[in-house]
Amino acid sequence: MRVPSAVFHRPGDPLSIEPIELAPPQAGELLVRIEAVGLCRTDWHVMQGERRVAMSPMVLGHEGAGIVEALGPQVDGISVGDHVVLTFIPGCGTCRWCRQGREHLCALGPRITQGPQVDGSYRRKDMAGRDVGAFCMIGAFAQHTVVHQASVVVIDRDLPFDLASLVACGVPAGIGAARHRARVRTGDSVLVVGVGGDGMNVVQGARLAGAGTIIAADIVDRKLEWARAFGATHTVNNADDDLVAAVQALTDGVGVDHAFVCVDPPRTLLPAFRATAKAGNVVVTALTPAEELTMPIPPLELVTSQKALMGSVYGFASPRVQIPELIALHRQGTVRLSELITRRYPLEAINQGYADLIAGRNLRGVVRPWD
Ligand code: CXF
Ligand code: ZN
Repeated sequence: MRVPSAVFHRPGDPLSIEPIELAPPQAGELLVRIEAVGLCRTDWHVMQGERRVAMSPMVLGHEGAGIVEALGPQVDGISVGDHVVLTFIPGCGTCRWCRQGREHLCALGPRITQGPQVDGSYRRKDMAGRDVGAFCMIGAFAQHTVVHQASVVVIDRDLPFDLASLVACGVPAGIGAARHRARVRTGDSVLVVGVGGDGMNVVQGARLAGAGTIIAADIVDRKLEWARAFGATHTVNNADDDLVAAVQALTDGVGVDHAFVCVDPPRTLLPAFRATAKAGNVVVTALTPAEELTMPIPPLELVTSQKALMGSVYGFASPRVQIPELIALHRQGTVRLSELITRRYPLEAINQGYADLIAGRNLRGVVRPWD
């Protein structure tokens, strides 16, 4: 079938909206009609060449939700008509990590920037007959995709798709970083540097975990206002104010129990580290170009302060566990989803959506490919 798609060709170029020939699902795969897909900064990093992918052309998009339209052979427990969220790390089910229930660490993870399907072959071709990759083995910036069942979580049918798409990446990444990586506890103090898609969800994760003080830092005042609605008790514009001094002033000179680096680690990691209390946690969720080989933290300070420095992807817990749990918490009214969406776009306006994200106008833009 011929599918309108947003395709990455070269770093620095906008996504190209073009028809892609999509082959039917093979063993273990399904055809999904994409109903909503979030504009996450990770795809922007790919478009800018800051996050390298192994090939092009490639259909980007990994924060997707939709409806199963057809099944290949050997698909278990998923039916045509099911509503699904796509997971940007597959869960193969058989590696040592998946057997421990830790699908966010699945052995297939390193292959998500390669381009092919789980079985190593391609389902997409461009009009010149070249193989086309799928970012995260998903390629959700399109009206349809073919994905492996390892990349699929079935969800309740009554959740609107634009809200469902958010629990594919930013919401578990942020909330999980607070709950599962740092393990924020009642009364703890928290600093979140960069309150975009991930960081805003760290704020709501910290609120869910019962944090006492939640300090949001960003260089965009509008995001700081939004952060208050998500649970921030204090805000700091770290373009105007010295972050370390501001956090020390808000924590009796002690620093926070947990700091989260959700934007530009080369610039924000050291201030976040120094704003953290002795023996506290520093959690990095933001991506840095692979060429960057050093971290701006003096090793002596790391030892003497006895702080823990941690990385977190997908909220450091299985998406198969988190996605249904977060949807249930949303139903109870504790996890905010609709407030995360600033604007909706048709597929043709996807580059405008990214321009709005980068200009700080959007918390989350969502593309609805059939609008
Ligand atoms: C990223 C996490 C690191 C690998 C590529 C995908 N997640 C989503 O934004
Ligand atoms: Zn993402």
